[in-house]
Amino acid sequence: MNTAETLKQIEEKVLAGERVTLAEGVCLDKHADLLTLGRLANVIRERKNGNYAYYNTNIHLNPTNVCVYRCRFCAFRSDLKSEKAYVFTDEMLRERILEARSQGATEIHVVGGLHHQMKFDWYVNIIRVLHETCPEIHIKAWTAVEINWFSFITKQSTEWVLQQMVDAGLGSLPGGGAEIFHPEVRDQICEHKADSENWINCHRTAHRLGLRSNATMLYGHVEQAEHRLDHLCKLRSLQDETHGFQTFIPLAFHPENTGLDQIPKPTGAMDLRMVALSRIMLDNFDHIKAYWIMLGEQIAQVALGFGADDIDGTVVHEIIYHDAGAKTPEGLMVDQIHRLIREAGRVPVERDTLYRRVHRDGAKWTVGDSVMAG
Ligand code: V47
Ligand code: SF4
Repeated sequence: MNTAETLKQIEEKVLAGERVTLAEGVCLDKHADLLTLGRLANVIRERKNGNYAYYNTNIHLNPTNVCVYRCRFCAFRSDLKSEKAYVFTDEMLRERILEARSQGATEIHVVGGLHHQMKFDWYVNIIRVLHETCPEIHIKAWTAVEINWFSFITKQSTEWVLQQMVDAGLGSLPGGGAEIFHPEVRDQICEHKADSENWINCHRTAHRLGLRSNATMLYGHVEQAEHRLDHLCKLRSLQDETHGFQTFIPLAFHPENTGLDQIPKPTGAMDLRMVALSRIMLDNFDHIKAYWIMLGEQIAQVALGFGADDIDGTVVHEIIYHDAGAKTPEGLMVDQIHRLIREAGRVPVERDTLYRRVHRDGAKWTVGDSVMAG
């Protein structure tokens, strides 16, 4: 079969609701044109989420930028003694979450560096202080890389670490730290931190404990199509097993101020291809997020027709991407998000972290049922 015939066959499978194999995914990644990818992804997107496009009122908190690791793609980390180094105090944590409450946030997203000198109790205390100050705000915190670090410093199991965090107020896990699972790439960009097996086991354990989580993939650096598809298929296998993932977020590499700054930033076409490819491959994920902070408002908006059904939040205080050159504003107001979604031909729905509909009256809110079953 030639490439055109193979592509036709894959297209028929997608339209029939059949699963695409890893090899077929590589073929789509390498050879399918952008509009074909987008059209197929959009069929799946509309089957799963109709015309809805979700957003979330949330706030980010990065409690320290000091990190023992030196991932080559990271512009956020700092050495312990650097002028750039910072560490949040309890007072700063309280201030940040009270600010989140006053802005009507339903979620706080907490991730940061792995500080050389901070003990596990410091990290548990962060969750406790946030939860005790505003118990109604869902805490989505710590990537699998951080959980793995906590296991290492306490010499305790992943399950024990997660349970301590849940007892302090943790609500779910974000999807960071996944990067690219394949060792050919991982060894080049972040060789020392948790490997794919650790990352996957952490999410498996979280799902077993009843926590929901997200997954990500960092693309547009040294990886090839085969590495991306290996990554997506590993996530798909875990989701078959646990059904604990909620959302997949493809993350576009931002090269500025990183150890890989010779690599050009992915183009808009690449961004849209990754959104579409993820939607096609991850047939067992309910949601694909076009993270507007990273993609920019325009590409995130167009992505709503290329497989994405979520654009994340009215995020304020975002640092990780702005240190790496993101030019997007630090926060979008809700009417800007509504306009962006409506002009993409979709219906905006505010959701909480667990995809329940948010009913809102200014900064006050309550949650209802799930908006749509997958
Ligand atoms: O793991 C770091 C990435 C991730 C850069 O779960 C970079 O809802 C691009 O995972 N260029 C953290 N990416 C952010 C993350 C995330 C974001 C939004 C929503 C959710 C969610 C999770 O950011 C890291 C890494 O993959 N990252 N540096 C960079 N220069
Ligand atoms: Fe540290 Fe995370 Fe940056 Fe890696 S990506 S250097 S683990 S802060």
